[in-house]
Amino acid sequence: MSKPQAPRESGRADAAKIERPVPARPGGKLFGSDVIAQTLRDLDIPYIALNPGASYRGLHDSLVNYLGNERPQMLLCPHEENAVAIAQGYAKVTGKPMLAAVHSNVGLMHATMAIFNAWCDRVPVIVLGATGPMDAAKRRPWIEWIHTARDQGALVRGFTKWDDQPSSPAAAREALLRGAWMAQTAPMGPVYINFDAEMQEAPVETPLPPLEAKRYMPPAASGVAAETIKAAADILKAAKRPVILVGRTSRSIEAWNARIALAEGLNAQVVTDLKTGAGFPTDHPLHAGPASLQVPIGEPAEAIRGADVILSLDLTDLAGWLTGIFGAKPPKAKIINISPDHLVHNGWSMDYQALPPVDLLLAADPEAVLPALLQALGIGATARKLAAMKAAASEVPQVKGEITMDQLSLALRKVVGGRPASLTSLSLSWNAATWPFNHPLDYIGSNGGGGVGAGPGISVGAALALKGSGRLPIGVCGDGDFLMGLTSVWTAVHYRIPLLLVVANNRSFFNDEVHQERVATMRDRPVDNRWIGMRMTDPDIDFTQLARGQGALGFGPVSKGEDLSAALDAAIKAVEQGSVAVVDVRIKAAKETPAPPAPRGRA
Ligand SMILES: Cc1ncc(C[n+]2csc(CCOP(=O)(O)OP(=O)(O)O)c2C)c(N)n1
Ligand SMILES: [Mg+2]
Repeated sequence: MSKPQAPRESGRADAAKIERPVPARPGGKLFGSDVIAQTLRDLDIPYIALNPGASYRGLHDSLVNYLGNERPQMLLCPHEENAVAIAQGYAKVTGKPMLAAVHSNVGLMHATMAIFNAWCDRVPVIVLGATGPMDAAKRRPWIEWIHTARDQGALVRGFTKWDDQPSSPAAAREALLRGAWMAQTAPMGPVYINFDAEMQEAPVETPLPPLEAKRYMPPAASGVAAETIKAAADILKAAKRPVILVGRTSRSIEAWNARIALAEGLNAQVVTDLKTGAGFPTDHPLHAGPASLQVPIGEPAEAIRGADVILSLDLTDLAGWLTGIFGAKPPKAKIINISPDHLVHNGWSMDYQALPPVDLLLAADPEAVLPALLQALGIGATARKLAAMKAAASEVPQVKGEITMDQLSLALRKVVGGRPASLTSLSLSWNAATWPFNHPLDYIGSNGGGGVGAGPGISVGAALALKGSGRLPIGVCGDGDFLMGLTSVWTAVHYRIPLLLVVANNRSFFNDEVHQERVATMRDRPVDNRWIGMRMTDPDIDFTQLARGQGALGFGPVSKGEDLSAALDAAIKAVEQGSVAVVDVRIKAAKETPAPPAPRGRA
């Protein structure tokens, strides 16, 4: 049998010591799934998050017994949605895809929401799946029939960049190279590759000739014609009040500095978006004001309203912002959009948003275009004017009694102090004004597709990528979000991935209470009933027990402001020692809410 090639990197952290297989006997036959496993090794992807299933028992065996569970190393996830969310979080930090493997059709069904989140987030993830034998004569009775579907990829085709169901080991190898390449090509996104169980398990008589993976994945440089860059530079040079809208960005510090140089060189106001990761220092004098998940209001909206040139850097919802600020009549300002996003718009998903008015489109990844644009503008890479930064937040007052979301974030920030920290998830009521971003890794952006339950998994994946970086990963999750993604905590504990999770626990799917209140108001019906079918009380869910039950440290529940800082401090110190810590903070709902009546038979 041909021997697997050694992994390129050996010095890995603790996780690599976990789940070591006994060595397999050398020699013996080669199987289809060994070819798949070797290709995964060639792709040099460190981890594969998975939940097992017999449909890919061939591949599972190859990963353990052919590759020795190393590069990729398995990360067992009790739910497929979390497996993909972990891969999304990892890619949000590194810009590189991780693998996720899911069982034939049912595992994929569990994974769908997370794949959708990654799609809307334009984040690369390589999802591997399987199917019972396509040759019906080879199917085991019952189980392989229920787990075989014609065109399984159709389940996720509306929100993946590409999918395939290769029929031979050679085709599987090619599919993996193509999938990995496509996932990482801007606009990035998830791909799905589905391996026939029979193909995985069949012996391979003649080994495939070795292949240099890199040659099949040429970097797809994203560029724009020089005259288009010049046209953009001319418009920007003539601008009196330019504004830059910062959308999707990578975590690259060079790109971050290029955006600062651009804003300073143009003296342009900058508006950022909480849907996407930190793209500009929020305490920079040119930052117009706190970002939000919604259409900007207040100072950022004023900056956009007063602009004569609007430069959008791949904003998620340019048209929505413009309509929200200017109404149905588009602004007179000249609009330049730098975005490659149209390349992945399809007929199934409307996540592409409304069609914006654009006077000049630079159809490419903004980060690839910025150096040339800066050059055309004659702007050098100016150093950040630190002296001009706005003053940092003033003293945080001691919280007494009930805790609000803002008090929670301010207290957390104070306890974090000077430690470099990355916010890997934010609860819906987060107020960006409470926490400045000064580095692209300070915040990695939202879940992308609005799929609740992603916060914990994304945080685990991000924490995996940040491990050993000196950055403290902090996921702030709503109680609803935390519950849905709960079991990713076990994966973090098991694979020794230090992480702080803070549950902003308003004991409700509160976002929707607000909706019910609106409907009741519109219909002149009692708003006092808005909590019904929303509140998680009677019993209160014990998040510390849920955390402890998975081997994490549980702190709280913290209900009084007086206890908050001590709990957060103890949790952070535990994370610094390598633990996973969950702090349950009972917060007041964002708006005063009518209390539910006492349950029958109780006081
Ligand atoms: C998978 C999924 N189910 C339901 C929703 C609808 N939804 C949007 S926000 C929200 C509430 C989430 O609750 P929580 O995480 O506790 O945040 P809170 O609004 O209480 O701050 C719900 C149910 C959704 N977006 N995604
Ligand atoms: Mg809640």
